Order: sequence, then C-alpha cells, then structure tokens
Amino acid sequence: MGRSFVYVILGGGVAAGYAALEFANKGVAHGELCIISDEPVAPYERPALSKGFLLPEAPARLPAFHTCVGVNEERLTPKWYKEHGIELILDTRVTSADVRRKTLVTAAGETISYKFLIIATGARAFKLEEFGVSGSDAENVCHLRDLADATRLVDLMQASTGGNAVVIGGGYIGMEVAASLVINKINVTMVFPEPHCIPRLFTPKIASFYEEFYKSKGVNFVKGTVLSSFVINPEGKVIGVNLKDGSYLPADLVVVGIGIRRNTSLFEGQLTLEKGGIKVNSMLQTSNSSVYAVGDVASFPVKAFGEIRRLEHVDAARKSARHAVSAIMEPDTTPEFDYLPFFYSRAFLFSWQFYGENLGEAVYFGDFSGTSFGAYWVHNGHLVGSFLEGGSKEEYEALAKATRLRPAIDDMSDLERQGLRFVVTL
Ligand code: FAD
Ligand code: NAD
Ligand code: ISD
Repeated sequence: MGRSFVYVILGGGVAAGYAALEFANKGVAHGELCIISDEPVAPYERPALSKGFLLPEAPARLPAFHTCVGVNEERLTPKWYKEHGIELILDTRVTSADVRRKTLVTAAGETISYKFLIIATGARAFKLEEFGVSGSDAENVCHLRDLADATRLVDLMQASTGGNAVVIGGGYIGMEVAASLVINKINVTMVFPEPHCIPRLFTPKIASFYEEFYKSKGVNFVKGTVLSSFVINPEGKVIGVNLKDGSYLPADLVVVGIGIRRNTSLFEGQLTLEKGGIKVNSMLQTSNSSVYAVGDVASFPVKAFGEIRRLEHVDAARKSARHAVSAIMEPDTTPEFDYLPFFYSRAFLFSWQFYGENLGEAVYFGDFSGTSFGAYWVHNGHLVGSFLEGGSKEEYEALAKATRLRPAIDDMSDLERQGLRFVVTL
C-alpha cells in the first residue's frame, strides 16, 4: 500500500521550491502534488549556507531563507505548502525508482506512485575518500552541501576562534567559506591543485585580483598540491594535514570543497545520462516522457551553445524547474527552454556576475586595482561571455542582454577601449 499523486517532485532543494511555486501559480489542485526530500526542512535557498548563514553577527536562519526569497518572490514556509494542498514528505529518502511502473520506494518501504515525476535530486559533495584519502568523517572536518553541514560548520567555527582552518579546494565553496572563516576570526590556509582559484571560470588575471585581496586578509594559498593524509589525535580529532608536496599544516578545523557528483544513481540504467547528468530535451523531459529532470542533476540543451551542458548554479535550478512545470501543465504553449548561463558569487564585500560561456580570448576592462572591473570572452568573432565585479543592477542587466545577443566583434582593441560602455550602449 502507498500513496499516489499526479505530480511528484523527488528532492527538496532549490529546484523543488521553485517548481512548487510554479505549480501553485498554474493552479495545481489540492492533493495532486508532493515533494519528497531526505532533508528535514522545506526547500530553502542553498546559496545562503556559504554566505549569510556563516556570519558571526545576525546570521541568516530558517525560516528566513526558504525558497523563493532568492528572487524576491513568495517565501514558501511549511504553512504555505499546507495552505496550497502540497504535501511535504520530509526526512524521507527514496531508495529505488521504477520509471516503467511510475513508482518510487522510500527507505521506510512505502511505494509512492506518480503520473508525472520531476527529478530534482541535485548533487552531493565529493569526499576525499573518493581520491584515496581517509579521515574526512572526523568530527572537525566539514563538507558543505546542506543545512546539517552548515550547522556543524557554525559550531566548529565557534569552537575555533583564533585557531587554524585548512580549506581543501579552491572552487566556489573554498573561496566563499574562506571569506566566512576570516570574518569569524579564524586563520585560513587554502590548498588546491590548480595554479589559481575558481579555475573553472576565472582567468589568471581575474583570480589574481581576488587572491591578492584574500592575502591582504591573511589567507595563505598553497597551490599545485593536494592533501595526502589527515593527522588525527587519539580522541579522533584532526590536528593537522600532510600535503603531497611534503609540507604539514596544523588545523583546528578542515573544510573540504572539492566538487560534486550528481545524484543520478536511482535512474541509472533506466534513463539516458549524458555529461554526468540525466539527459533532458528542451522541455526538460528525460528519455521517459513522464519523467522530467531539473537543476544540478539535469544535462540540458543550451540553445545558444548548440550543445548539452550541465550547470551547477542556482539560477539554472530555479529557471529549469519553473520551465519543466510549465512544460508539464501547459505543453502546447510552453516554448523551448532557452537559457543563458548565469553564475554569481559574493564574498567579503565583493560581488560578481557572469553570463554566457568563458570560451575564447578574454578582453579586460575597468580598474583592476579598484572596485569595478570585468572581462568579455570573444570566440569565433563573437562576444560569448561576460564577467563584472562591482556592477550596478542596470550594468548587470545590460551585460546579460548583450551576452545573449552574441554580438560580432571586429576589433578587439575597440572592445577593450569601450569596456562596459560596449554593452550599455548596445
Ligand atoms: P539541491 O538544492 O541540492 O536539492 C537536491 C535535494 O534533493 C536535496 O534536498 C537532497 O537532500 C534531495 N535528495 C537527493 N536525493 C534524494 C533521495 N534519494 N531521496 C530524497 N531526497 C533526495 N549557486 C550559485 O549560482 N550561486 C551561489 O552563490 C551558490 N552558492 C552555493 C552555496 C552552497 C553552500 C552550495 C552547496 C551550493 C551553492 N550554489 C550556488 C549552487 C546551487 O545551490 C545549486 O546549483 C542548487 O542548489 C541546485 O538545486 P537542485 O534543486 O538541483 O539541488
Ligand atoms: P568546484 O567544482 O567549484 O571546486 C572544486 C575545487 O576543488 C577545485 O578548485 C578543484 O580543483 C579542487 N579539487 C578537486 N579535487 C581536489 C583534491 N583532491 N584536493 C584539493 N582540491 C581538489 O566545487 P565546490 O567548490 O566544492 O562547490 C560545490 C558545488 O557548489 C559546485 O556545484 C558549485 O558550483 C556549487 N557552488 C556554487 C557557488 C556559486 O556559484 N557562487 C557557491 C558555492 C557552491
Ligand atoms: O557550472 C559551471 C561552472 O561553475 C562553471 O564555471 O559551468 C561553468 C563551466 O565549467 C565553465 O563555463
């Protein structure tokens, strides 16, 4: 015996929250929709966990950052779901799925059936064990993916004031958490294998701007190496780390941010996968017509690039989720998903936005010794990507609009001379 719904959202993260709002806007009937999540709380804005949640003063706490406050829309509290007749099945892990029979089975053994399924299972943090290093389950080693991780990190930071933290990984988590650790008066050393931070997006010149600022705040960068082992005391606490380059770093706290793996395992062998995610078409529909996939777990066609991409950013999760709901509820009038990739980050007083793709040659503009600067990427004679630190709302909007147009660039030095004026006047 089990429950049956017309629509089931599997996963209770960012995409689930935005999908729920879209279902409500489109008039889903009471009792037709449920969200199944192994987290104990209603969907929330995950980006808060590495920013406001970690502040020592007036930190962000639920219910303040439930979706969909990230785009200044309604805040979907548990009461909102109740009022809209949307069932939140929390603290519940789905352990198997059968897309042919349209059923999911939970860890408690309940079978939940659906007419339409939206997979929004996101991703999990990689563990060092997957790279052959053991010890990351020690009490003072943290990953950062969910509320439980962030709560643990706050406790550890409070116990480590004035002490030493080692941050493993120089990506988004590494840079945002390092800033939060500094703000919490903890000495930080960052360790990563690449020559500079945020290597998937930044050029050396952009990375250098942020690294120099972090250094001025006391952050120590150890690049070109990785951790080889944890040094653990008899009480089971990490007291330091050994690096592959032979050096040793003392540690009261270790934060590991070494990338993610998508939560696709329930559907492997049942749905087509591509680029590590569940492959969907431009309606966010998988290889099974009753099943849609959105957010981090989906590999979807980016029209402007003419290829399937997987993105790991909140804007893609929000927009793909809303689009999938529209495709399910209004299939005849929903256009193809035509998404311009958009990433952003905030750390210390910095705030940047990026649109498009970082392909081809970078052209820089603005004042790299001041507070506002940026870059365009030009590929095959067209502007395909743009980055801006410290922009105004209007400037970011102009950047997005221009990048979507992929304007032809005949003269790179003219583009450099015009800088931000190029997109503002386009
Ligand atoms: P998630 O939000 O991860 O949600 C997946 C949900 O599915 C989770 O609730 C999970 O517990 C649940 N789930 C998974 N498997 C099962 C199962 N078998 N049964 C039941 N439930 C299951 N992006 C930006 O663009 N800017 C940022 O500043 C930014 N900051 C971030 C900060 C942090 C700390 C993190 C971790 C990510 C950040 N991101 C940011 C990335 C962004 O949060 C993700 O892209 C987004 O959360 C993806 O949404 P999603 O719904 O696909 O997955
Ligand atoms: P990431 O992919 O951004 O960065 C991973 C980093 O770890 C890279 O520098 C990589 O080289 C390094 N690394 C890999 N293996 C390593 C090893 N064995 N030892 C040391 N370093 C190693 O991933 P992340 O920073 O862990 O972020 C996790 C997810 O959260 C990503 O999907 C990311 O997009 C998302 N996120 C996004 C934002 C944002 O967009 N502002 C903020 C936080 C998190
Ligand atoms: O999801 C992402 C991300 O964080 C990037 O930097 O996609 C991009 C690509 O890796 C680069 O365009």
